[in-house]
Amino acid sequence: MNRIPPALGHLIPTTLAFFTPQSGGSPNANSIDSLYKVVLYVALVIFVLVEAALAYALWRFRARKGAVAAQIRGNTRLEIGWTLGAAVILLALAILTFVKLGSIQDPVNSGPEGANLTSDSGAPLYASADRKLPPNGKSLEIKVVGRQFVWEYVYPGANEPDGLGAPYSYEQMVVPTDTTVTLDIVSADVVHSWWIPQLGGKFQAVPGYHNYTWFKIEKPGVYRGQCALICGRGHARMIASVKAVPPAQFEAWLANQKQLIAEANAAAQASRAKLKGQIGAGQVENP
Ligand SMILES: [Cu+2]
Repeated sequence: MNRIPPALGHLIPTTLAFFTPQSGGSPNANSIDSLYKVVLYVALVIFVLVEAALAYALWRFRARKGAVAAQIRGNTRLEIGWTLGAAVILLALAILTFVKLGSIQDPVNSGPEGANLTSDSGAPLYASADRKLPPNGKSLEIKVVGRQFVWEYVYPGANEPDGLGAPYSYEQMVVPTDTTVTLDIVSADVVHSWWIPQLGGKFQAVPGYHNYTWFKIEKPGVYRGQCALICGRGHARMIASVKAVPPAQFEAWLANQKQLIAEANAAAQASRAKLKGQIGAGQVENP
Protein backbone atom coordinates (compact mmCIF):
# COMPACT_ATOMS: atom_id res chain seq x y z
CA MET A 1 0.00 0.00 0.00
CA ASN A 2 2.83 2.39 0.71
CA ARG A 3 4.45 2.02 -2.71
CA ILE A 4 5.70 5.29 -4.20
CA PRO A 5 3.69 6.14 -7.37
CA PRO A 6 5.87 5.68 -10.50
CA ALA A 7 5.72 9.37 -11.40
CA LEU A 8 6.92 10.35 -7.93
CA GLY A 9 9.58 7.63 -7.93
CA HIS A 10 11.02 9.23 -11.03
CA LEU A 11 10.67 12.74 -9.68
CA ILE A 12 12.93 12.20 -6.66
CA PRO A 13 16.13 11.21 -8.53
CA THR A 14 15.44 13.86 -11.19
CA THR A 15 15.07 16.57 -8.55
CA LEU A 16 18.17 15.32 -6.74
CA ALA A 17 20.16 15.34 -10.00
CA PHE A 18 19.16 18.96 -10.53
CA PHE A 19 20.71 19.96 -7.19
CA THR A 20 23.90 17.88 -7.44
CA PRO A 21 26.90 18.13 -9.81
CA GLN A 22 26.73 16.41 -13.18
CA SER A 23 28.63 13.14 -13.39
CA GLY A 24 28.91 9.90 -15.34
CA GLY A 25 31.49 11.09 -17.88
CA SER A 26 34.76 10.67 -16.03
CA PRO A 27 35.97 9.25 -12.67
CA ASN A 28 36.99 12.68 -11.33
CA ALA A 29 33.50 14.08 -12.02
CA ASN A 30 32.01 11.05 -10.23
CA SER A 31 34.20 11.68 -7.17
CA ILE A 32 33.14 15.34 -7.07
CA ASP A 33 29.50 14.25 -7.27
CA SER A 34 29.73 11.60 -4.51
CA LEU A 35 31.62 13.94 -2.16
CA TYR A 36 29.02 16.64 -2.78
CA LYS A 37 26.19 14.20 -2.00
CA VAL A 38 27.73 13.06 1.31
CA VAL A 39 27.99 16.69 2.46
CA LEU A 40 24.48 17.41 1.14
CA TYR A 41 22.88 14.46 3.01
CA VAL A 42 24.62 15.29 6.29
CA ALA A 43 23.52 18.94 5.91
CA LEU A 44 19.96 17.87 5.05
CA VAL A 45 19.63 15.72 8.19
CA ILE A 46 20.90 18.59 10.37
CA PHE A 47 18.62 21.08 8.58
CA VAL A 48 15.54 18.92 9.14
CA LEU A 49 16.41 18.35 12.84
CA VAL A 50 16.98 22.07 13.51
CA GLU A 51 13.84 23.16 11.66
CA ALA A 52 11.73 20.48 13.41
CA ALA A 53 13.02 21.60 16.83
CA LEU A 54 12.26 25.21 15.92
CA ALA A 55 8.74 24.40 14.71
CA TYR A 56 8.07 22.34 17.86
CA ALA A 57 9.26 25.15 20.14
CA LEU A 58 7.18 27.74 18.28
CA TRP A 59 4.06 25.62 18.65
CA ARG A 60 4.65 24.24 22.15
CA PHE A 61 5.57 27.59 23.75
CA ARG A 62 3.30 29.87 21.75
CA ALA A 63 1.73 32.94 23.42
CA ARG A 64 -1.30 32.11 25.51
CA LYS A 65 -3.41 34.04 27.96
CA GLY A 66 -1.91 33.89 31.43
CA ALA A 67 1.18 31.91 30.38
CA VAL A 68 4.39 32.93 32.16
CA ALA A 69 7.67 32.17 30.38
CA ALA A 70 10.25 30.17 32.32
CA GLN A 71 13.47 32.16 32.82
CA ILE A 72 16.38 29.86 31.82
CA ARG A 73 19.94 31.19 32.07
CA GLY A 74 22.00 28.82 29.91
CA ASN A 75 22.67 25.10 29.99
CA THR A 76 26.37 24.29 30.07
CA ARG A 77 26.04 20.58 29.19
CA LEU A 78 23.80 21.29 26.21
CA GLU A 79 26.07 24.07 24.94
CA ILE A 80 29.24 21.98 25.20
CA GLY A 81 27.32 19.12 23.57
CA TRP A 82 26.29 20.96 20.42
CA THR A 83 29.67 22.69 20.09
CA LEU A 84 31.49 19.34 20.25
CA GLY A 85 28.89 17.69 17.99
CA ALA A 86 29.30 20.35 15.30
CA ALA A 87 33.10 20.16 15.56
CA VAL A 88 33.08 16.36 15.16
CA ILE A 89 30.82 16.55 12.08
CA LEU A 90 33.02 19.26 10.54
CA LEU A 91 36.20 17.29 11.23
CA ALA A 92 34.69 14.12 9.72
CA LEU A 93 33.69 16.01 6.54
CA ALA A 94 37.15 17.61 6.29
CA ILE A 95 38.91 14.23 6.62
CA LEU A 96 36.60 12.67 4.03
CA THR A 97 37.27 15.57 1.63
CA PHE A 98 41.04 15.21 1.90
CA VAL A 99 40.76 11.43 1.44
CA LYS A 100 38.67 11.94 -1.72
CA LEU A 101 40.79 14.79 -3.13
CA GLY A 102 43.35 12.46 -4.70
CA SER A 103 40.75 10.75 -6.89
CA ILE A 104 39.66 14.17 -8.18
CA GLN A 105 43.10 15.70 -8.81
CA ASP A 106 45.32 12.77 -9.79
CA PRO A 107 44.94 11.26 -13.27
CA VAL A 108 44.42 7.48 -13.43
CA ASN A 109 45.98 5.06 -15.93
CA SER A 110 44.32 4.47 -19.30
CA GLY A 111 42.35 1.23 -19.68
CA PRO A 112 43.70 -1.72 -21.69
CA GLU A 113 41.90 -0.59 -24.85
CA GLY A 114 43.15 2.97 -24.74
CA ALA A 115 46.71 2.30 -23.63
CA ASN A 116 48.38 1.78 -26.98
CA LEU A 117 47.55 4.75 -29.16
CA THR A 118 49.98 5.52 -31.97
CA SER A 119 50.10 8.26 -34.57
CA ASP A 120 49.98 7.41 -38.29
CA SER A 121 53.78 7.42 -38.35
CA GLY A 122 53.76 4.69 -35.70
CA ALA A 123 55.11 6.93 -32.95
CA PRO A 124 53.28 6.83 -29.61
CA LEU A 125 50.76 9.64 -29.13
CA TYR A 126 51.74 10.18 -25.54
CA ALA A 127 53.39 13.18 -24.03
CA SER A 128 54.95 13.71 -20.67
CA ALA A 129 55.86 16.80 -18.70
CA ASP A 130 56.89 17.71 -15.18
CA ARG A 131 53.45 17.73 -13.65
CA LYS A 132 50.69 15.36 -12.54
CA LEU A 133 50.45 12.40 -14.87
CA PRO A 134 48.90 8.93 -14.39
CA PRO A 135 51.01 6.49 -12.29
CA ASN A 136 52.48 4.90 -15.45
CA GLY A 137 53.34 8.36 -16.82
CA LYS A 138 51.29 7.92 -19.99
CA SER A 139 48.38 10.06 -21.10
CA LEU A 140 47.07 11.59 -24.29
CA GLU A 141 47.90 15.26 -23.97
CA ILE A 142 45.70 17.85 -25.67
CA LYS A 143 46.36 21.56 -25.52
CA VAL A 144 43.25 23.67 -24.94
CA VAL A 145 43.56 27.26 -26.16
CA GLY A 146 40.86 29.73 -25.15
CA ARG A 147 40.46 32.70 -27.48
CA GLN A 148 37.73 35.24 -28.17
CA PHE A 149 35.43 33.47 -28.98
CA VAL A 150 36.25 29.88 -29.75
CA TRP A 151 38.03 26.93 -28.09
CA GLU A 152 40.93 25.50 -30.03
CA TYR A 153 42.37 22.03 -29.39
CA VAL A 154 45.86 20.98 -30.45
CA TYR A 155 46.53 17.23 -30.55
CA PRO A 156 49.83 15.36 -30.45
CA GLY A 157 51.26 14.26 -33.80
CA ALA A 158 53.33 17.26 -34.94
CA ASN A 159 55.56 16.75 -37.98
CA GLU A 160 58.42 18.67 -36.47
CA PRO A 161 59.94 18.88 -33.00
CA ASP A 162 58.88 22.52 -32.62
CA GLY A 163 55.22 21.47 -32.77
CA LEU A 164 54.54 22.57 -36.35
CA GLY A 165 52.00 20.51 -38.26
CA ALA A 166 50.11 19.28 -35.20
CA PRO A 167 46.50 18.42 -35.92
CA TYR A 168 43.93 20.76 -34.37
CA SER A 169 40.18 21.30 -34.19
CA TYR A 170 37.81 24.02 -33.02
CA GLU A 171 34.80 23.87 -30.69
CA GLN A 172 34.53 20.06 -30.64
CA MET A 173 37.33 18.01 -29.11
CA VAL A 174 37.54 14.39 -30.25
CA VAL A 175 39.08 11.88 -27.83
CA PRO A 176 39.46 8.10 -27.57
CA THR A 177 37.45 6.17 -24.95
CA ASP A 178 39.21 4.22 -22.17
CA THR A 179 42.13 6.65 -22.41
CA THR A 180 43.36 9.14 -19.83
CA VAL A 181 43.39 12.56 -21.48
CA THR A 182 45.42 15.31 -19.79
CA LEU A 183 44.64 18.89 -20.75
CA ASP A 184 47.11 21.77 -20.87
CA ILE A 185 44.87 24.84 -20.72
CA VAL A 186 46.12 28.23 -21.92
CA SER A 187 44.65 31.45 -23.31
CA ALA A 188 45.55 33.54 -26.34
CA ASP A 189 43.89 36.74 -25.12
CA VAL A 190 41.73 37.20 -21.99
CA VAL A 191 40.75 34.86 -19.16
CA HIS A 192 38.34 32.07 -20.15
CA SER A 193 37.07 29.08 -18.19
CA TRP A 194 37.11 25.51 -19.50
CA TRP A 195 34.16 23.51 -18.15
CA ILE A 196 32.48 20.30 -19.31
CA PRO A 197 30.42 19.53 -16.17
CA GLN A 198 30.22 15.76 -16.74
CA LEU A 199 34.00 15.54 -17.07
CA GLY A 200 35.09 17.33 -13.89
CA GLY A 201 35.56 20.78 -12.44
CA LYS A 202 36.17 24.19 -14.00
CA PHE A 203 39.66 25.31 -15.01
CA GLN A 204 40.62 28.83 -15.98
CA ALA A 205 42.51 29.60 -19.17
CA VAL A 206 44.79 32.46 -18.13
CA PRO A 207 47.12 34.33 -20.54
CA GLY A 208 50.76 33.45 -19.84
CA TYR A 209 49.89 30.60 -17.48
CA HIS A 210 49.24 26.87 -17.78
CA ASN A 211 46.45 25.03 -15.96
CA TYR A 212 46.17 21.27 -16.03
CA THR A 213 43.31 18.84 -15.62
CA TRP A 214 42.35 15.41 -16.88
CA PHE A 215 39.45 13.09 -17.69
CA LYS A 216 38.91 9.52 -18.79
CA ILE A 217 35.72 8.60 -20.65
CA GLU A 218 34.42 5.02 -20.63
CA LYS A 219 31.46 5.23 -23.01
CA PRO A 220 31.40 6.81 -26.48
CA GLY A 221 29.24 9.94 -26.49
CA VAL A 222 29.19 13.71 -26.64
CA TYR A 223 29.72 15.78 -23.48
CA ARG A 224 28.79 19.43 -23.66
CA GLY A 225 29.93 22.55 -21.89
CA GLN A 226 30.69 26.18 -22.45
CA CYS A 227 33.13 28.93 -21.50
CA ALA A 228 32.22 29.57 -17.86
CA LEU A 229 33.72 33.02 -17.41
CA ILE A 230 32.41 36.11 -19.15
CA CYS A 231 35.11 36.98 -21.66
CA GLY A 232 33.58 39.57 -23.99
CA ARG A 233 30.71 40.17 -26.40
CA GLY A 234 30.82 36.69 -27.94
CA HIS A 235 31.05 34.82 -24.61
CA ALA A 236 27.60 33.21 -24.97
CA ARG A 237 28.64 31.67 -28.28
CA MET A 238 31.83 30.16 -26.86
CA ILE A 239 30.50 26.62 -26.54
CA ALA A 240 32.54 23.44 -26.22
CA SER A 241 31.96 19.73 -26.58
CA VAL A 242 34.01 16.58 -26.14
CA LYS A 243 33.19 13.66 -28.42
CA ALA A 244 34.47 10.28 -27.23
CA VAL A 245 34.93 7.56 -29.86
CA PRO A 246 36.62 4.12 -29.75
CA PRO A 247 40.46 4.39 -29.97
CA ALA A 248 40.70 3.00 -33.53
CA GLN A 249 38.12 5.54 -34.72
CA PHE A 250 40.02 8.32 -32.96
CA GLU A 251 43.27 7.42 -34.72
CA ALA A 252 41.48 7.41 -38.08
CA TRP A 253 39.87 10.78 -37.31
CA LEU A 254 43.21 12.28 -36.28
CA ALA A 255 44.93 11.06 -39.47
CA ASN A 256 42.07 12.42 -41.55
CA GLN A 257 42.14 15.77 -39.72
CA LYS A 258 45.87 16.04 -40.42
CA GLN A 259 45.30 15.33 -44.09
CA LEU A 260 42.48 17.88 -44.36
CA ILE A 261 44.69 20.55 -42.77
CA ALA A 262 47.59 19.68 -45.11
CA GLU A 263 45.24 19.88 -48.13
CA ALA A 264 43.83 23.23 -47.02
CA ASN A 265 47.35 24.59 -46.47
CA ALA A 266 48.43 23.39 -49.92
CA ALA A 267 45.35 24.97 -51.51
CA ALA A 268 46.03 28.26 -49.72
CA GLN A 269 49.64 28.19 -50.84
CA ALA A 270 48.58 27.55 -54.45
CA SER A 271 46.07 30.41 -54.50
CA ARG A 272 48.64 32.70 -52.89
CA ALA A 273 51.15 31.80 -55.60
CA LYS A 274 48.50 32.37 -58.27
CA LEU A 275 47.63 35.79 -56.86
CA LYS A 276 51.29 36.69 -56.70
CA GLY A 277 51.65 35.83 -60.39
CA GLN A 278 48.65 37.97 -61.31
CA ILE A 279 49.34 41.19 -59.45
CA GLY A 280 52.95 40.98 -58.33
CA ALA A 281 54.39 40.12 -54.98
CA GLY A 282 54.37 43.69 -53.70
CA GLN A 283 50.58 43.87 -53.57
CA VAL A 284 49.85 40.53 -51.92
CA GLU A 285 49.07 40.75 -48.26
CA ASN A 286 51.43 38.50 -46.32
CA PRO A 287 53.25 37.24 -49.45
CU1 LIG B 1 35.52 32.65 -23.11
